[in-house]
Amino acid sequence: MLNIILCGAPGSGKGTQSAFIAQKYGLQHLSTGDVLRAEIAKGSELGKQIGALIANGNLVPDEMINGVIENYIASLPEDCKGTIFDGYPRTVAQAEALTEMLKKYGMDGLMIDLMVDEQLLIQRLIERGKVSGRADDNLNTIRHRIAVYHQQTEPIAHYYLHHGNYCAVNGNHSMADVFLQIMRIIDKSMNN
Ligand code: B4P
Repeated sequence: MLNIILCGAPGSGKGTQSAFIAQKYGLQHLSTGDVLRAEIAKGSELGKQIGALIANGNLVPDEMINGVIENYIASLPEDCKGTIFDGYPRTVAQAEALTEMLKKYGMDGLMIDLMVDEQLLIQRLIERGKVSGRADDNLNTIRHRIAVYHQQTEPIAHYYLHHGNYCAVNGNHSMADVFLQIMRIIDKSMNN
């Protein structure tokens, strides 16, 4: 089974590239951002709490998101070719939890880290904000999200480097060029 763990700063292209990967390799696409936004859209009490955290550019608590992933993995069909974890993990605690959850089912994952310059991240998210209607796509919140990324998410690169399943991709290029780099990594890992 091929599991891809797609990481990177806000606006690095995780959602964009996940859609390409899912289509090319027939994988399931699990975006934790989408799962959380779906909960917000329900208008539930939990959704209101999540909505406030996301609108302020903060991460939701690890326990909440780990529970979502645990249920997802437990319900995977037998013929599943694998999953792209888009935007998960976002903390070292989440990375540790994912390793354990995958191990329980005899699986592992390849981490692909999308590296994008900060000015470009801001530019892309401001552009997206013009049409996305997302509460977190405005300059102040974007700056805070990038700071949260440096503080809480960036350290997971060392975690995966240490575990020997880390690959970095230059995400500053066009969508097609970034996808080419990702395909090379995935194809190589499948041939090993
Ligand atoms: P996400 O929904 O994961 O969103 P994101 O980081 O903003 O965007 P992504 O990197 O997917 O960018 P995209 O491809 O759309 O998270 C939202 C929030 O949910 C988080 O801030 C957090 O609060 C919460 N959350 C989610 N997961 C969590 C977790 N595990 N734990 C705790 N909290 C969690 O690209 C952005 C724009 O750039 C698009 O408009 C796209 O068209 C453009 N673009 C992409 N690639 C490009 C390229 N190569 N060239 C030019 N433009 C490009």
